[in-house]
Amino acid sequence: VFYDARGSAIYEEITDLAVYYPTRAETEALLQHADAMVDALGDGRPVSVVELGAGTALKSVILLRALHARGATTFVPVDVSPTALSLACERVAREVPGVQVHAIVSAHEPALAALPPHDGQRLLLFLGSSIGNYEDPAAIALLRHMRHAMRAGDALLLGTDLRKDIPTLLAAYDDPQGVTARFNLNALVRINRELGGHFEVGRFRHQALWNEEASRIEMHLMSLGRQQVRIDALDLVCTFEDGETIHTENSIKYDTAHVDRLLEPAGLVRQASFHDAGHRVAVHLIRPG
Ligand code: AVJ
Repeated sequence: VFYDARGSAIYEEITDLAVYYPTRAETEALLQHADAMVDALGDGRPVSVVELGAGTALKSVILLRALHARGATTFVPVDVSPTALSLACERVAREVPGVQVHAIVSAHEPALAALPPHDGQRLLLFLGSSIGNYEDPAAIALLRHMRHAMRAGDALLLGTDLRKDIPTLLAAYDDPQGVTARFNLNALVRINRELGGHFEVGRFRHQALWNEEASRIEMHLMSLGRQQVRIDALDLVCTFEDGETIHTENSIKYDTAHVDRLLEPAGLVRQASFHDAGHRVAVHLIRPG
């Protein structure tokens, strides 16, 4: 629901926020450990890097550089945003010339089922803790699709955000500039445009809260006052009580045991985990089980 062209652009803005630590922490982990990751991964065959939700490939180039230094590397960025993908293509051509790029505009699962054939080693990338937007059963289902796109010798690098102190978590999802609020409210803007919705965006307030039991940040949109909203394309009228919320997103924060609980039923095993210096996030090197 979030990642239309405008949503993708606002998400890019979020990743620049000082309080939004996940992007910088993951970049730090990749910069620090790219060579160790490539060492642990490499079997000498040409590598095809398939990145789900590649965006503009800002972090991917760190790994592509380390891989390309050792051998033939191709890059298959997958994203629902064509705008982001064309920026990704330009970036890779500029920063890691020699890497062939084959972009796919698609959601994750259909792309995994229709990847370009490849003889060498396949490396799947799923970074940015995007897995955290999926509740466990859905995360396992997605990991299974990834497993089906892998053969012996292939690998997955999975980025996960980690549990940490609650103020840090809350600040990352409720920034003082209101960028995350705009990102959240864009879900309503999008329903208005694409489904003939009649939401008055100013009558909803962005809210981020920590759900300890589910180990996740939740984003909600809270109704300011009682209101009724028509959505033409659905022939639906929604009634919102004052203070009632629309639960728009989850962002799960993991520990290692939780990651392993997702991998096992998907037929995957964790070989190694890499961290930023502050252990805010992890990047796991994962193999078919
Ligand atoms: C794209 C899933 C990594 O959950 O942190 C950022 C999305 N939502 N701020 C996250 C998001 C609000 C983000 N991921």
